[in-house]
Amino acid sequence: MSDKDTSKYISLILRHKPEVIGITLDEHGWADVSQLIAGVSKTHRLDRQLLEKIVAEDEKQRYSFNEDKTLIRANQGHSIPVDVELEEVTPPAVLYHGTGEKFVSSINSIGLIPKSRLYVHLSGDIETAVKVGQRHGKPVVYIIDSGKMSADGYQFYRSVNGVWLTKSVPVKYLSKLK
Ligand code: HQG
Repeated sequence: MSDKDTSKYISLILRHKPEVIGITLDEHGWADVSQLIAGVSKTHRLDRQLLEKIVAEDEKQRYSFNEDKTLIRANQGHSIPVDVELEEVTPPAVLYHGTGEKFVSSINSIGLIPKSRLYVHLSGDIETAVKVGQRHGKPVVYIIDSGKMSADGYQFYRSVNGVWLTKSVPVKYLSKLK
């Protein structure tokens, strides 16, 4: 099993299913590092050194340690209701959302919803949005009128790894990138 598989498994545990290794997250999404290593290493190659490498080198900076590295959490992407102390920020005038063509008719009728996650994930640039969309088949990119949304009172957050998050995006703030 590759380190990438291990990282994916850690992401599953820290965002969605800590119970698969019998651990819990606290209200801020933190897991105990020793418990995580003990649980994950039953099925995957993992020790403290490799965990530190995965956290440091993750291409999307998905994870953070606390100061003394006794706790670890995912920076965003959760489906379980934890408060990762997201920073509320005024967004740029436009943001982007990449999705799959199969979701277009539903999005065009009810807007963007978070589905299984806590937030709708938005990108600051088109290239990232295309990559996110490709995970769902033929990619489609929406332009979000985030400036107008913010002026209308919608809240935006930016996770420590630079992903933009908001609760939902109504249809009137959406247009499809040609
Ligand atoms: C779609 C990855 C039908 C939405 C990425 C998306 C991201 C609707 C899918 C992060 C809809 C949910 C999140 C509606 C939204 N009707 N479909 N009304 N509203 N959708 O995976 O944004 O590698 O939960 O467009 O890079 O694709 O995991 O969200 O296609 O940052 O770190 O429902 O996950 O990061 O899919 O991706 P997801 P996402 P990681």
